Amino acid sequence: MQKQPIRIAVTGAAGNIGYALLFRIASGQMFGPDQPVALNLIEIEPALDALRGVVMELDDCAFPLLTEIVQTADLQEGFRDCDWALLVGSVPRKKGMERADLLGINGKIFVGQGKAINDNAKNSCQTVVVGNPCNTNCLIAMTSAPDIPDSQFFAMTRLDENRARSQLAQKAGVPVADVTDVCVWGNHSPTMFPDFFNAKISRKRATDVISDEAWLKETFVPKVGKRGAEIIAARGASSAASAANAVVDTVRDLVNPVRGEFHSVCVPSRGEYGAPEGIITSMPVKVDAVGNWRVVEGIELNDYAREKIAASNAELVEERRIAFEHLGIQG
Ligand code: NAX
Repeated sequence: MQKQPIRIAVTGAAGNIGYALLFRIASGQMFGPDQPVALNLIEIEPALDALRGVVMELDDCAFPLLTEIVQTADLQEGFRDCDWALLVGSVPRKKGMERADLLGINGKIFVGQGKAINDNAKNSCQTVVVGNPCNTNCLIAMTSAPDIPDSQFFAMTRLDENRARSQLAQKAGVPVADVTDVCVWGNHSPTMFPDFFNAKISRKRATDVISDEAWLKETFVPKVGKRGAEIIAARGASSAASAANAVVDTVRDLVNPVRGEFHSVCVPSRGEYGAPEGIITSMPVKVDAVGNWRVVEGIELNDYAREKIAASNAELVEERRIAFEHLGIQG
């Protein structure tokens, strides 16, 4: 018997990441080659024409797994009955805009989307926030959706993890598949910490394979943190295909148990590794059984790593303060 379709809402569906993401979901790369999917595509009114064009292209792919497409600017319709909400759309930071302004503007969007998910999505709906500042946007959406368990809200640092793995592989001269256990800790911002101390290259400690600690600290760490800016400078546009790929990786590895390995995902902190509670921060996450994720325990952090992670988490506490103040949310 054919499986019931999984309904996936995607905001910002006509944007750059949306354009790279939808075709991969519809082709079965996110949920598997025998899993039908329905897409609820959400955009703001001025982008609905562009969205219509994207939908024409989806139609023209004749994807056998794609059972239905909803196109809408109405959040209630957009999140109705969805199993997953991928919140990609947000307003980019413009010239002269302070970070606090961005937190306030985007915060309002994520209040509305969180409420609409709460009122319309399935109670089992899982939400992944990509639109920046994604950790704090996710916190706002989660706070605005009190009926949905907090454990179903995630923000994305998988692109940062993939970037880190690739940089380590190139430096060590090994295939990227040989680089594992790379956790990105903290905020999806240049303060994040890609943990090279615990990373493995061909099952050995990365620091035994790459003995140049100055490179790891002074080149690798900032390069991962600023990779997005490097891509904008080279391409004249921000990362889209690699970001969409990271969304696919994030969801796939939250759905399917991955033997042995953990991956970086931002999840609500319950104080693990000394992270302040009440923020959404990136940690090593592992799925043992479908629908059951946990933060991997027992990873050793030295003083250097602890300091870096604490600084990134402090940034998240400050983002929360600013955003909640703007939005009048009691923290
Ligand atoms: P684009 O500007 O190409 O697309 C954004 C789309 O969102 C537009 O089509 C816009 O109409 C739509 N949108 C705006 N407000 C909306 C709302 N209230 N409801 C529904 N749709 C809305 O940006 P794109 O390159 O696709 O990037 C999207 C977001 O991803 C940005 O916030 C970006 O900063 C963020 N990123 C996050 C990454 C991560 O690792 N977490 C990496 C990539 C990316 O930088």
